[in-house]
Amino acid sequence: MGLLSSKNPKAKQAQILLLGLDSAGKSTLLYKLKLAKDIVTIPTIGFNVEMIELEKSLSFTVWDVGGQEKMRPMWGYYCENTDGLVYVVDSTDKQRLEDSRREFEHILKNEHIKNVPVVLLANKQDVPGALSAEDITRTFNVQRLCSDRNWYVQPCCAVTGAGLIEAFGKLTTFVKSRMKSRGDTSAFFKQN
Ligand SMILES: Nc1nc2c(ncn2[C@@H]2O[C@H](COP(=O)(O)OP(=O)(O)O)[C@@H](O)[C@H]2O)c(=O)[nH]1
Ligand SMILES: [Mg+2]
Repeated sequence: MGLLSSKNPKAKQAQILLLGLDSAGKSTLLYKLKLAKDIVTIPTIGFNVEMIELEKSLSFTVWDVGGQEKMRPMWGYYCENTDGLVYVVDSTDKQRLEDSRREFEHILKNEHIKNVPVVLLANKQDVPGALSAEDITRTFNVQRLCSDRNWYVQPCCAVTGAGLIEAFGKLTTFVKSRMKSRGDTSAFFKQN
């Protein structure tokens, strides 16, 4: 636990699950955020854990679970105690879009993920011909699948970092709002 301790002892911890097919851009995205922010990296077999402090009062522990086919059945095991889900889509991979959509739908059915806010990242927007965030919202039927929770779809480019701060800012708002509605009245709400 000490390994992942925050610099700010008063900061609230939120567990964030980062999912998406292999090659969607998850590790690139975390690396980019790491350069922008002060975080600890612990590479581990099968998954990475990163800690991100976008603001003093709340830090995210981000679980980057592999997206290869053999890892996908494991996703469900990471759902317990999750405060937010970030799902990354390769907007240029039209061949595997249906695979990605199916995995997204499947993970949302996990009972531990119920009502957990979702930020969907329409990644690789720098590539000409990439599907737009609107295309992905429609194709993934996000409005229907996420009718029980807060959700947001953000176009982004993990390589340049464009859109990432907006996405995690949105996630921060959602996570705080969920913690508040669950009666979590710890220090950071009083401070802010
Ligand atoms: N053009 C472009 N390539 C990207 C972007 N994000 C990731 N990639 C590339 O996609 C490949 C897979 O990225 P990676 O982060 O390893 O995906 P992961 O399997 O989801 O962790 C790498 O070659 C990245 O450089 C992006 O926004 N634009
Ligand atoms: Mg990776």
